[in-house]
Amino acid sequence: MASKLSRLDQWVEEVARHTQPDAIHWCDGSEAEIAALRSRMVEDGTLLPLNPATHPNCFLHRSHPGDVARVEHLTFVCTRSREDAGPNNHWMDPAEAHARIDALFAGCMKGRTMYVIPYCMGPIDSPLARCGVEITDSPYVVANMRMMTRMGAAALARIEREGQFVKGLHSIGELDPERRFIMHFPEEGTIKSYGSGYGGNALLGKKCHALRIASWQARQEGWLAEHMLIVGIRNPEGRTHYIAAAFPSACGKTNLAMLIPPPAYREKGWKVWTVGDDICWMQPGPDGRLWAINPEAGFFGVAPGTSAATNPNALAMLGHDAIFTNVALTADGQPWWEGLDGVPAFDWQGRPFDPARGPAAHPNARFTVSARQCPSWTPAAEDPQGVPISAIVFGGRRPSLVPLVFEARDWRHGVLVGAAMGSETTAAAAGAVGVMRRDPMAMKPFCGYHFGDYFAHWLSFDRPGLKLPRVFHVNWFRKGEDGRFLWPGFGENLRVLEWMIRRVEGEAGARETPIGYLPEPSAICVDGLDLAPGALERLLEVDLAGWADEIEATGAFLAELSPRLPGALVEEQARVAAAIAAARAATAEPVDA
Ligand code: OXD
Ligand code: MN
Repeated sequence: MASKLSRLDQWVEEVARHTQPDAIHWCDGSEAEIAALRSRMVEDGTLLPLNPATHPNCFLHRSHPGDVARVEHLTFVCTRSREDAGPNNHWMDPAEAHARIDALFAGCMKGRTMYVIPYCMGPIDSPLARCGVEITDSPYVVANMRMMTRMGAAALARIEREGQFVKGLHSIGELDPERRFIMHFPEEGTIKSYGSGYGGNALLGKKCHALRIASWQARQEGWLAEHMLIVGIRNPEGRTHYIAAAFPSACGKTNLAMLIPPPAYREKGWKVWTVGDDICWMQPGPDGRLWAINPEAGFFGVAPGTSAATNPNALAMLGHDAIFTNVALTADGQPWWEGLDGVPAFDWQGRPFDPARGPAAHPNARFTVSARQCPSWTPAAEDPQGVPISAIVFGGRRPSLVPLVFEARDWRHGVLVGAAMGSETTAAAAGAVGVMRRDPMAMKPFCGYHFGDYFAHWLSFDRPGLKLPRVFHVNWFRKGEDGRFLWPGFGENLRVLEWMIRRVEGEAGARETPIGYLPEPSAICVDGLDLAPGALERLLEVDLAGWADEIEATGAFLAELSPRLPGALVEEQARVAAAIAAARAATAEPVDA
């Protein structure tokens, strides 16, 4: 055991020699530790206490204005063979990557404290969980990691027992975009991140470990690490189904995970439980079903748009013990963002609010909070075995063409549907917003290896003995000619989930179309909904001409993954293309001779 521990000790020593901190602090995760850290951060201005009467134990952090989102162009997957990283990742040779980033780390912690954070992704006693250690010079990172992971003594004990951990080295450096890299070495289980304090770049347990490194490990070990929320839905008959759903960043995963049933559903006995809002690790259980854990212990959610109307559960959990990053402030020191009542006095940079300068809160302003504070949080999230998944849902922001919901005909078709996902870009990553891009399974920024191999890995679950979940695709973001959303979304999305659950239970029929199974409009309950006339029919129509173009575009996109693209996916794309062409031919107007 001593020698296992000393692997960690040795690494910490090596990093300290290279980065030269003034002090080293091993995080135990205790209350006393966080209290001391917080007072230090309040003293030096890293954290601003919010109104203690309305928001006890809540703090605001204002980041460097040039450090507000993930930076995909500076994020690298460094595998020995370039091919293994795939066209979906930026690649650098591992030796070159280490040399470049190590040069930045040299002496970077002089005058700073180096924090050693042992953490566990997943319930501490879960066989599905994995541990890591993040070394950082940012106390803000420590405070966030304490909410987002199981951090401290228990994680260290597991690491000591297993001798296994992902190594993550982080420094905020100078917060200079010219001296910034987020590097992953999946073959070594190592992450090095320099020059950013933003969540996705700096809380290394989240995107770097739980998605990029874990997706690589999952492929070696036969499981799945996915960018998915996990939500439990109990129907009036008392049966709970767990659904895992993948949406690109800032497309409403947190809202769906915390959905409050519409009043008529509540009265009938529907109940929604939150297991996770961002990441899902799944593996086949002894019964052949996929069992899932949320590796995280907290939520790092997008604040703007979160309101009593869109996500009352989120609002309720944000009243105490939370960190807000880049939100605006009211005159009496409450956090504020677009979508909330009241008026901002100061914008996210602390300047008196001036609407001419844009929104008061940064569009990617975030909150960090322990998952246990969510009113819909379920103790099932702590179950070491995880929860069984009944359905997998893919979705994106698609203003046109893609119907409200459809079901894939089988797993192979489901993999194609996930692979073909597209969405408009959002403020979660630096770059243009609102541009349509392919984001297979919402993993474009997060898959730690070649997408062709990733799809092959997904297809490999289609084997005897496994009872795989049904696969669906949804689109809450379809717009009418007037540019307004056709579907109200948020809590009303339960109406669509109800159809899925009835499909899972073998109770709901469906209309077979070339793109998959769709509900008849009468199969979606719209009682109490104020939909525009004909909106539901529009939402459930299949525009064959549009889909012919879409499936061709999917084919062209997939072809870029050749020669690693699995043949089964090529055949599946051809099957759907042929089905669309046949349906078009069958419905074409007869041509007069
Ligand atoms: C996130 C993201 O922060 O996807 O979850 O960007
Ligand atoms: Mn995410």
